Amino acid sequence: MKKTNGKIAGLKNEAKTSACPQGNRALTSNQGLPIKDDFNTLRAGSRGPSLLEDFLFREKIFHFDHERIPERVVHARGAGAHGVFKLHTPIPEFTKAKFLTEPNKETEVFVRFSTVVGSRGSTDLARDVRGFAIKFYTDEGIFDLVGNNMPVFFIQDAINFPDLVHSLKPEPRNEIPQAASAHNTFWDFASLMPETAHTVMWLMSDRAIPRSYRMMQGFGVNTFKLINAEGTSVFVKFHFRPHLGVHSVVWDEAQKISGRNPDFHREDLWDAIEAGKYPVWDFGVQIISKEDEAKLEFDIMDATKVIPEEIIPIQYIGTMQLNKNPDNYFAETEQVAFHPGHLVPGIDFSDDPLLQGRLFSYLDTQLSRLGSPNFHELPINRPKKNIHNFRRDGMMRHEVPQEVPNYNPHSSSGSGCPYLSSVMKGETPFETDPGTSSGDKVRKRSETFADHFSQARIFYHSQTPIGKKHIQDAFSFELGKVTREEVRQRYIGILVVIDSDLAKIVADRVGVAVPDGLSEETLQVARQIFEDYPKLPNYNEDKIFPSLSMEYHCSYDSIKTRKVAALIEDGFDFEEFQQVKKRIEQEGAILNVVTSKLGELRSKTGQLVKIDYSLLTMDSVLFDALYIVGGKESKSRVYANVTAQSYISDAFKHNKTIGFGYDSKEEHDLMYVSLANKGPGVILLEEESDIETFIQSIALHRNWSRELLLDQML
Ligand code: HDD
Repeated sequence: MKKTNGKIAGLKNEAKTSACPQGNRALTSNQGLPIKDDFNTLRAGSRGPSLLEDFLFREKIFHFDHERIPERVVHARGAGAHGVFKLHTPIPEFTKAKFLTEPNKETEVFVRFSTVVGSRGSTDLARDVRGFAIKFYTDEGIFDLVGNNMPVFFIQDAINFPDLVHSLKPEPRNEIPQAASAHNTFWDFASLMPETAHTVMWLMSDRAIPRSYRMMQGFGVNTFKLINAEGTSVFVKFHFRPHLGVHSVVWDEAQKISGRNPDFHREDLWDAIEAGKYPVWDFGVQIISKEDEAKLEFDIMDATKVIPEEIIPIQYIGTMQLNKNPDNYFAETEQVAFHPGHLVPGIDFSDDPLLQGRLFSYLDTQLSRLGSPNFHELPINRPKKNIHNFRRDGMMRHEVPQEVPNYNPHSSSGSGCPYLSSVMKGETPFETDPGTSSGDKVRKRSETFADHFSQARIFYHSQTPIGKKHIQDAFSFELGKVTREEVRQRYIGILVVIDSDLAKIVADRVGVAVPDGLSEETLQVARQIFEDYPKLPNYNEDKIFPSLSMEYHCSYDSIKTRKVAALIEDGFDFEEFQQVKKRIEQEGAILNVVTSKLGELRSKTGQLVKIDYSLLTMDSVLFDALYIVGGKESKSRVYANVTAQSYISDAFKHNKTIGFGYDSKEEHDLMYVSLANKGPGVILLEEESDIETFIQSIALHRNWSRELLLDQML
């Protein structure tokens, strides 16, 4: 092949033979016209004015001017990936959906993870719920599971959704703050709407600051129905469990990551897939029979309630693996359109009033976002199954229907075609589960929805000590940002009903008193929804369900895909470095050489090592652990560098494992001694076996006991 000698392709004749990824192609206009010059507008003389007749310029700028589409009103910021769902345990006893009944069936999926509140360019690390939306391209059409990484939702009725979202979004006068719930309007709303109490607890927990999209659980949230071939239905909740375990960062770290790398989660997902380290989740169903439903003390139509897996176990029936990054962000991740009403035969929605409202919103929103009722024809949204119907025309129609009749019934050739699936052999039609609804038309909330605090209390009490501490810290931070004192005060009125100790801790930190209970304003609003509030069914149990804590879902047996920074300078111990690097990489983690410059480093015995990053372009918060490479000269240079020092102090503050290379107890190892005295997870790599201790400590994800110990020392 002829070389281009570094010249810009397209400018010189020889460039024509350079390899375009999709075969050599001429640059053209949108109408296919080959373009000779894409660098100069048409003008009257080389120094003269530009000419309006320059249709090539106008077409290029016209297209550019219209590149943006409205971002999603919620969940604007996201990242997506393709993958496959594999069924290992068919469940024909519950559903006739083919992708859940055919043994070993594989179904393509596209998944989009997202934050909720921030706009499209906002940080990945906001304290927020994460969206977890899956498009299953089944043989029977599209099934969308539009869930979150928390199993409960803030409100019970979809009519309150615009109010919830307005309160969470930046405040209307100044559009501040971006991607944050820590401001007056959200806490004003939450303090007046006690039904938000349970989900707010989840939001204040570490679930809201995940380490990675790959380390989150996924929940369908609302209750759905499964219907089998005999027409028998059961209620179901959908669950995803990550193989890498559920892990989070700490809040101080989240805020720093937001500055250092706002694309942290996107990049993490992208890099893992590019490296072939495909994330996998188990997919499970929690089947709720009519008998089980009757035994539950809460209403499964109320999306603010969770069914702990200790009460009804989850049956894991398949796995979902993400194995391909999108080819183009806009065409796929931005244009993908989810809708809880995209169902397949054998799955139906329940009467949950939040879900019922969602059924309107998601279709409607695609019209303002994607601009046409033909959004289903975009490649990412197209079902694998052929579409046959009489829906016609509309903006940006791609299909060119060949049949004459555009109405039904018709008497043209193939009379009646396309046929109703009920008369077609081999087709399973979609059928709505008949249910048994009847009643007067009322705007009324069922009294079975009136217990707002039992599950919030159970959630808090089910946390480990570090989980509880982080919730206390999160409330103190968020309410600490609320400038309206009466709002802070009112929220403590909610906390006091959940747990009086929690209320005391937070009230003290945000400078308000601890009241006896809910404020008059909160009661007034609650009574607009439930006349007799709060004298209504409350199950008030003081139970603990370990599955509600993150710890329960952590995995501590692997350091796969974890990132370790090796802080190092010239004069390092090559042999030790090689040993540590080899072991870390054998375990599937990544060791990056981070130093004060780019290029290469020389060990004390003369070997050269390539540098991955300079200290300036990365940060401690972007790694899972630190390794201070041994070698007297290297270490003293690292310790003398204030940026490297901040790597170490941040890693310590964020409970990360820090391994210190060994060089015969030199005086500068005072750094190691002083940190090791203050808490666990600080390891001196004296012997080969210490490398194993180092790896086991990294696998813990964080040394949470260090944080608790440091707290006691205060
Ligand atoms: Fe929603 C997007 C999840 C309640 C209205 N929602 C959206 C996405 C997720 C969820 C993951 C992003 C999908 C994507 O990646 O494109 N939403 C939920 C869950 C809810 C929920 C788990 C409670 C159980 N949502 C909810 C209600 C309403 C909406 C009650 C309105 C009445 N949601 C929307 C929306 C969005 C959306 C406005 C914005 C973009 C879109 O739909 O396509 O229609």
